[in-house]
Amino acid sequence: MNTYKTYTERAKQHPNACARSLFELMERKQTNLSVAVDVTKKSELLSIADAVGPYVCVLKTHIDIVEDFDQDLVQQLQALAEKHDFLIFEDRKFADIGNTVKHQYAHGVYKIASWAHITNAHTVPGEGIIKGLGEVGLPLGRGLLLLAEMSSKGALTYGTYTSESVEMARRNKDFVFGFIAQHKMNEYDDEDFVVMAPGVGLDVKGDGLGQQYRTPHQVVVESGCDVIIVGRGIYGNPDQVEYQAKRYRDAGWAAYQERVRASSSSA
Ligand code: S5P
Repeated sequence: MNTYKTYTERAKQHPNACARSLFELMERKQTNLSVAVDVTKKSELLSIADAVGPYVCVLKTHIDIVEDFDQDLVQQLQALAEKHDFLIFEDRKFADIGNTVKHQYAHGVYKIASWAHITNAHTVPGEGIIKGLGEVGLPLGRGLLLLAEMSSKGALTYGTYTSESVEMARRNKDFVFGFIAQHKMNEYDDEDFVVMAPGVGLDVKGDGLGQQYRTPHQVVVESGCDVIIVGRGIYGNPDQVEYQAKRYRDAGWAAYQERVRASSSSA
C-alpha cells in the first residue's frame, strides 16, 4: 500500500498523543526537519538550538556528550522549545533490561524523562525494555521510538530483527509511536508508525566512520519516511547553521509535498 495521507489527516486519526502533537506541529510550522545537535559545549548546543529552532519540528540531543551539562541547560532547552515550538528528542538509545533502563530514563544526572518529549530504544534486549521505559514515560505523556534499522554501514538491524521490532511496536502502541529507520514500516491500512530517518545529507555520501547519507528526496519520497534527521550537514559549518537549516527544511518539505501529490493523483 503506497498511499500517503497528509500530516494533518494523520494528526486527526492517530491514537498516540505524542504522534498527534508531532503531526500537528509539523503542519503548523511546515517542517519535517529534525536537527541532531551533537556538540559538546552547553553554549554551542543552546546557540545552535536557537538558530535552527524556527525550522525544526524536533530538536535531537545526545545530552551525555555535553561536557558542562547542568540543570540550567535543560531549563534553557525547554524555554527554546516553547519559544520556537519544537519537541525535544533525547537520542539515548537505551539498550538494557527493563529495570535498568527505567532508572536510566528517570534518574541519574540527566533525568531524561523529565524533559525529553521523545526518546528511543534498541530492541535487542526484548520487549521488557519497552515495559520498563513505559512505566516512567507513559504517565508523563512521553513517546518512544524503536531503532528498527540503522543508517550505518554493516548494521545488523535487518530482516527478522527489523520485523520483530515492528511486532514489538504493534504490541505497545500506547507508548511506541514509531521508529528510527530507513523505510516506511506500516504494513496494514490501519497502522501509522512515524518513521524518523537519520543519515540525511545533500552534499556528501558518508563520513569515513560508517555513516551513510541519502537525500531528503530519497528518504521521504522513495522510502516513505516522515521526519529527516540532519546533524553535521547543518551545524558542520558554524557560519552556515541557519542557512543550512532553512535549506534542509525546504528540501524536506518539498519532498513531503511531492509525496502527498503523487499519492493523491494515484489514489
Ligand atoms: O541509525 C542511526 C540512528 C541514529 S539516531 N544513525 C544515526 O546517525 N543516528 C543519529 O543521527 C546519530 O546518533 C547522530 O546524532 C545523527 C546523525 O548525525 P549526522 O551528523 O551524521 O547527520
